[in-house]
Amino acid sequence: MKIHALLLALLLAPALSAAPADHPETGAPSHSVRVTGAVKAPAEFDVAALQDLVARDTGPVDVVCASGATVGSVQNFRGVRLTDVIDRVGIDVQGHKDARRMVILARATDGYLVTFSWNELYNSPIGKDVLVAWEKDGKPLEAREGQLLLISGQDIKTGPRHVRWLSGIEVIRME
Ligand SMILES: Nc1nc2c(c(=O)[nH]1)N[C@H]1C(S)=C(S)[C@@H](COP(=O)(O)O)O[C@H]1N2
Ligand SMILES: [Mo]
Repeated sequence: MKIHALLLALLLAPALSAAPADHPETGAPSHSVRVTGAVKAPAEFDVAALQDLVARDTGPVDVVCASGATVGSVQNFRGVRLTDVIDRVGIDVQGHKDARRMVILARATDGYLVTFSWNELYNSPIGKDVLVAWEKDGKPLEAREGQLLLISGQDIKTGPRHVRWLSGIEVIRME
């Protein structure tokens, strides 16, 4: 009996400890993105509101985990530039040297969080391919990743800043 329990524990241990910590599936679908923080007027955008902005396409993107594993291959994400969304709200810039100290957080419903800097988004080639997307390969996003996600198409490892269930953008002025 004791030995059976031990064997069972040994057999189950890898299954219990492997994927869930890295890839929790505890988020709820997001239906809108709230833009808050150091902005002129916080606002919330649902898919319809985002579709009022200029739509962009990423073209082919491999989703590559930080581990190096390719976990997905997408022909196209369709959405709008994160900078276009932020510009709708307007960063609260206090003078010539202020914008450059801003960082931008992207948050998901499961607590997943990634960072950008103002310079990355507005002063490097990365920014033009950072999209808030509602469509993958011509179809609305499925519940496990949408309705909205963020993708940074120029990243070397695209997995980390492939934010499923995107629900918030926060602009922070670093002190
Ligand atoms: N909301 C959310 N987005 C997330 C994650 C997560 O845990 N929560 N995991 C990331 C990781 S580690 C990777 S590699 C990619 C993988 O994309 P996939 O889950 O669609 O395969 O999503 C990223 N986006
Ligand atoms: Mo990952």
